[in-house]
Amino acid sequence: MKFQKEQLAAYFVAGSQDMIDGRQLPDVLKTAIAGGITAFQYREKGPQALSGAAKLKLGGILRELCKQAKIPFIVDDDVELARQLDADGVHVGQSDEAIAKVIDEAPDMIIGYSCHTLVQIQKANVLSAVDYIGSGPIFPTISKADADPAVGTGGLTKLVNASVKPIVAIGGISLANLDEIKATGAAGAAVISLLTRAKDIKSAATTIRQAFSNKS
Ligand code: 3NM
Repeated sequence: MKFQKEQLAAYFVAGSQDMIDGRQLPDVLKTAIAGGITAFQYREKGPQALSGAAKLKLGGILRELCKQAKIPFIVDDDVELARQLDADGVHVGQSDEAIAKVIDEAPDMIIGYSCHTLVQIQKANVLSAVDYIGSGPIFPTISKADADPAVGTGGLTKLVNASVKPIVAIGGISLANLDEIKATGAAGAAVISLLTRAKDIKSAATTIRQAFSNKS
């Protein structure tokens, strides 16, 4: 699948560890798709995460849902799993699989790269295989144990201005701060808990999508 920056508008990130109240990730993803999410990242991480065959099995189900919905299915930090699942893309952070290795091994995939500082953005600017940047956390987050300090919307604006690539904002994004994120020039919002913990997942997804639609 060809990368387009509009795919970053409402970017759902999740793994089985993010499920609450007995929710199942395939059901949550289906509902988020019905609400209009534009991309999904499969991120099994942390002490509760699945591994091995269970991770592959769940990944296959999620992959199929994204294929049917024609939205990119992106795997976090694992080129091999991305290949096994025939993913559209792979996303890596600064301390994950080395970006040079990912570019070498997955030049045909959509490549996302997390950058939290201006120096990291400047280095990413010259990596032509990198399609988009993920920057955060914008606000304090409950979903990532080893998150960097929050950069705020002021920090995000500086990163957006320095980047030649589209940036999707992540970390602590809620329905109440979507407009603030949009005002920085970010291409979209990447969220875990906003959707996984939403009372109404479908309507929350629609609200994110609408916040970043160019028509509004
Ligand atoms: N990466 P929530 S923050 C996966 O700063 C992730 O790179 C971050 O979850 C980064 O939407 C984060 O619940 C967690 O805050 C995002």
